[in-house]
Amino acid sequence: MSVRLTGTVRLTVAQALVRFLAAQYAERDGDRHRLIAATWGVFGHGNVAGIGQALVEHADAMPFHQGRNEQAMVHAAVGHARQTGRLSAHAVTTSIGPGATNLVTGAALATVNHLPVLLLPGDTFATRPADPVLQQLQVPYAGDVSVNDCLRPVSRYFDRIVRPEALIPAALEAMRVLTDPAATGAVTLALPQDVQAEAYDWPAAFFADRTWRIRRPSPDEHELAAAVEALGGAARPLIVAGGGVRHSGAEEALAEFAALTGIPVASTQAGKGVLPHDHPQDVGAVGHTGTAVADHLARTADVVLGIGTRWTDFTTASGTLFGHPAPRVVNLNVVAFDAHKLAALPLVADAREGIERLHALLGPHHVAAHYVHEYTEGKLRWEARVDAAYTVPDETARPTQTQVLGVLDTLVDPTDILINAAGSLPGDLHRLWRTRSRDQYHVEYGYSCMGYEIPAAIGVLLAAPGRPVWALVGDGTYLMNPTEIVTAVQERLPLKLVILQNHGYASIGGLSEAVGAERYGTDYRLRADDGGFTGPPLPLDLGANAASLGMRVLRPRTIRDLREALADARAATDPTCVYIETETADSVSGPPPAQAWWDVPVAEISTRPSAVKAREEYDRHVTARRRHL
Ligand SMILES: Cc1ncc(C[n+]2csc(CCOP(=O)(O)OP(=O)(O)O)c2C)c(N)n1
Ligand SMILES: [Mg+2]
Repeated sequence: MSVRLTGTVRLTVAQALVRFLAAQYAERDGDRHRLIAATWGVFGHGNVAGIGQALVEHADAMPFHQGRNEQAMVHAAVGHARQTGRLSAHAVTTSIGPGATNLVTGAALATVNHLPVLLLPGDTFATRPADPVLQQLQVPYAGDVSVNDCLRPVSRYFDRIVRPEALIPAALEAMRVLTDPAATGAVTLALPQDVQAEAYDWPAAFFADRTWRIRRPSPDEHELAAAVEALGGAARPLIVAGGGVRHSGAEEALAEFAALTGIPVASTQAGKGVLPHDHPQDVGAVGHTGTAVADHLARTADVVLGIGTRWTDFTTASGTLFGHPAPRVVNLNVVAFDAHKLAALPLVADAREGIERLHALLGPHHVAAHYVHEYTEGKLRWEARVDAAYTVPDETARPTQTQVLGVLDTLVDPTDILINAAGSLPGDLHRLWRTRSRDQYHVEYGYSCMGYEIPAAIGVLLAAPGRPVWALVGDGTYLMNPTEIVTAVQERLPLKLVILQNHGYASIGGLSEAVGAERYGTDYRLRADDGGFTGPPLPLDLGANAASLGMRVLRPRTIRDLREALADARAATDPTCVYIETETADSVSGPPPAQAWWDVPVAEISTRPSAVKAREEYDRHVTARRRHL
């Protein structure tokens, strides 16, 4: 449809919004994409007559995906946004009430991870002809509260469109925030259901194609000079690379900078993979789930350059990781809030711009040969530990979780993408996985949300058709949110799902034991005569469950079967699930132990010996905690 730039066009608010969204583009470095590439929806009375009608009227301009659950639709949108390097987002439309509040978890995840998603929850009547409408929350102290206010704290921009013409500034603000590299996250436009259906004479120019350029802010010269001085004088510098490197597309700049200066690069969960595992300066994961070599370098570094990291407690080992008496931290981050963390020298800029400027100003500076030798040896030692964890002494045995990763390691190439978010897998993957390409490692650990994996894989598959995309999930995670399997089937997407059955929350069970909570409520067992969950494992067949939702299911029992099943799944063009029961690992067949602490406070008093002992251990660790001032 051609757009007249003068005059007005009479459309409903919902029709105008859909038409506006179909004309938005994002561009960076000459790469231009549809900003809102598609819309996800679950319909109810709060959106079916407004947005629902508008979507069918504009079906040729706005692709539509049908989700099963609102939270999962946001996860799918986030997967898509991450895979497209934040150059493209999806919108998600919901009904009012429960459909809208189901968005909250997904919105928080998007905002925590700085990934753009446009939320369009229906809202109660703006005209309030007959309150309460079905599913409306009423509070006696305020007339303008709806459940959608829950989305305010988890959104980077929130507006409620109570009159048609307010859509114009709100929609423009929404696009601004979605394409702002520092501000982006969940953006919410709450749409009262009566307003959605209201007609208005829109200025035609509102519907013109609009390109939002994603900026690359340059560093401030003073901040740059201070950073160069700190790095130039460092004897044991370390780079900690976070997700911001990836969001900026700074991988090549970082690889060159590291190679030419010899500065080793450790990575957070979101940053893992920005250097391939065989880059000489890549020392792998850092922090609580870090490699021995990276954590040793962090403990002894005199200058730490954080690039695009939020410095979570997993990365800093809850404030215990940096052991140098006065380590200087330089934080290159497009978000000023993050750049100032750890009392750092801030370097507020786009990651790629910042690295290139640092590189130019540091000139031929290179760390000492003995330092290179030290971390190269450390990296080799860690490689040997990964090999040991992947070793299979008996092909006819049931695999441990790390052996499952080892088998997968032999099958993948740089095109494979692995998705995970919670359980014991993120730690194992962070420590062990040999990442072959910049977008292979997709672990969402900003919000670590069980149930992200399957819908996110769908979003990734929509953005990267033809790539082998693996959702790796524990049994607990599977039970949290399996239903988007139906969407993969509906969309004919060759989702590869691996379910690791270990009868409950192995990760939290282990943590529970370490903090004196005795694995209470973490195993999936039948209630026994003693009143506790101490009976046999729950009689679950998650493979049958996945099959009932339309997946082809493979059921390997031994490591040998597993090789065949994973190879079969990898080649498959239909959604395929590999359901495997894993063996409890011992110190040889499991992952290496944590190389750094994580602060989970333990009961200060207790009548139970396990908690008393755990508290003694806790008190010892706490003394190492420091505040960076
Ligand atoms: C939505 C959500 N609820 C709770 C948690 C806390 N949590 C983290 S891991 C975990 C257990 C995961 O179990 P499973 O997927 O079976 O993995 P395993 O620990 O057995 O490896 C829980 C409950 C979470 N991360 N996300
Ligand atoms: Mg489990």
